[in-house]
Amino acid sequence: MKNITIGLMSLCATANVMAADAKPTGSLFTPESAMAGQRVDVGWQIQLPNEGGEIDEGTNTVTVIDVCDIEVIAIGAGYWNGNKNIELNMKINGGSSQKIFSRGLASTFTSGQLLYSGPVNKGDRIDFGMFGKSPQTNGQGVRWSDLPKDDPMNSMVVLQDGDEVPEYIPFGTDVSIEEFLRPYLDQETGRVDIGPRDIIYLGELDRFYPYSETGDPLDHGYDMQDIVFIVSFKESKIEQ
Ligand SMILES: [Ca+2]
Ligand SMILES: [Ca+2]
Repeated sequence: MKNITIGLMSLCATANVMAADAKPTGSLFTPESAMAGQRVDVGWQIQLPNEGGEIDEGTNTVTVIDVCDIEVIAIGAGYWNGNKNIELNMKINGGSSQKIFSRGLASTFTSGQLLYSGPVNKGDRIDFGMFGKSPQTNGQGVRWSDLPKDDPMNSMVVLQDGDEVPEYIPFGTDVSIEEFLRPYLDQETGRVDIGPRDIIYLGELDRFYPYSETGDPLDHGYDMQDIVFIVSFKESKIEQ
């Protein structure tokens, strides 16, 4: 039996949508080609703005949209097979920083661990400072999310519901970003599947490249899962 091609139709298309007020963004996905008469799967991926915090485009600072309680919860730390120290700091409105994970082995930064919870007000700016102590950092500096995105010390990325997961080859026997995030991914699309008021942070603690310029792709040290945590903006318990 012969298969006869009776026509070829190009369907490659991507469309962006942006509404004036809510500013959702998204893409339309179609196969690159399909036989005439063939049924094709077309999918939308629409990303709505985060309802808990607005992420600054020039940095990774998050501004609280409305009075609420925030929770910061550890997901994991793929840092030197767990055998080197990390720490996580937080500051509100550029004030004094507080350690929400005191310097300790990466292996003790375990999934589900509540690192911080507390009320925040509308307009508060939340920043995180990440640190890893290894022969490669030589103990240098905390990497703060309020640094410009092109600063080599801003080696982090924030993920929201619907985002794609960055792919990097992990250093040593550490697991990939995807492994860390598996409970937070859509099983079919592989995209981030979290609440509209949640934000995931991925941090690289050794290499000095901004996320937008990741350096040598064969450099397994740049694996962006040296510290991984999630921030949730909860409905405030305070009567408004
Ligand atoms: Ca790394
Ligand atoms: Ca790593």
